[in-house]
Amino acid sequence: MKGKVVNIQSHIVQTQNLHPDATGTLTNLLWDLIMAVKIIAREVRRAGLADILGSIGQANVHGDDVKKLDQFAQERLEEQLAMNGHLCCMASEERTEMIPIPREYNRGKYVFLFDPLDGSSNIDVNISIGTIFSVLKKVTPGEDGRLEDCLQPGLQQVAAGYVIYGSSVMLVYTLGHGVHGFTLDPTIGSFLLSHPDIRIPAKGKTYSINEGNAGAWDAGTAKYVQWLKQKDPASNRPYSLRYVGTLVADVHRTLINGGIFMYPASPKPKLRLLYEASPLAMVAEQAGGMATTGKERVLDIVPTELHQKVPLVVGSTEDVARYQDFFLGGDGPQKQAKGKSER
Ligand code: AFP
Repeated sequence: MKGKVVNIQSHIVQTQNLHPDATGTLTNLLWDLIMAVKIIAREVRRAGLADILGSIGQANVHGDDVKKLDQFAQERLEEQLAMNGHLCCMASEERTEMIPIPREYNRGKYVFLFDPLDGSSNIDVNISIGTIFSVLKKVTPGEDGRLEDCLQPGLQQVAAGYVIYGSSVMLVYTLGHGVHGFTLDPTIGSFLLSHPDIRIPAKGKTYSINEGNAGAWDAGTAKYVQWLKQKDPASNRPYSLRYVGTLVADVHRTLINGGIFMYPASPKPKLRLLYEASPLAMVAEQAGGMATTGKERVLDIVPTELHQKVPLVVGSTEDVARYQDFFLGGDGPQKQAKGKSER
């Protein structure tokens, strides 16, 4: 129906209705997340004022002292998600150990993994930052969550997504039925469906990597980036370089416009499997894209520790498959081209 406005709450309910055995717990969990995210978004908007307010000793609207934003985001998500009995445990990029659910709250069947404020070094220069989340089902017996509940491969995720605090605030999520994007309308305080069923283009024309590390790249990555810079209009080369340095922002652009984001194995992996790579890999695959370490599918990796770091190469299927080919030492592009310009 033309002009129909769909908010995120009704979208989640409709998706859950596809599962006749659903109890509504996941829906409620996501609603808690949305509430936390709206509060974080409000604080992000005020970030430029935080120093001013802090310097004159003011408190925020809750009477709390003005806190660093990443700490604020961590606490908001932790508190909001723990209290309604949906979770057995949590883990976060900001906490060394698994986060148990406080004794005063009920336990539930889900595990919540998150990076509360991705790209936090960009806060001070007013560049987009984000929140990344992943939801798994408890797999161990008993009420309390254990480490094994967190250490599940990305393929087991029941929900994943991210929020980007940029020129507008967007929440992008998947429950395994495609990827949907919502933009926060600040006048009514609701996330409204703005990007239904996001499909990543099969091929893009931008690449995203920290070129400052070029001297330390493995041979495959170096060869691939060199190939991207060669002139061949038929295959959109040279590609343009775009690098924000906030994973959520770089992956979001790649999801919408196509192309490739790389944080390769060398000089060393930086991104965390549980809080960054796995959820974004699920989003990418659900949008028709690909996510690899160079040699294996990210969603297949069985985590061995909470803060495990992995290489992440994610984006349009043709671009990522070609990277993988270079990484594995293949000369696929030449073979496929057979002397002709490539698509
Ligand atoms: P910060 O949260 O310290 O800003 O790190 C951001 C990040 O984890 C991820 O969001 C970026 O994609 C990546 O680091 C950028 O890393 P480099 O600065 O090494 O390129």
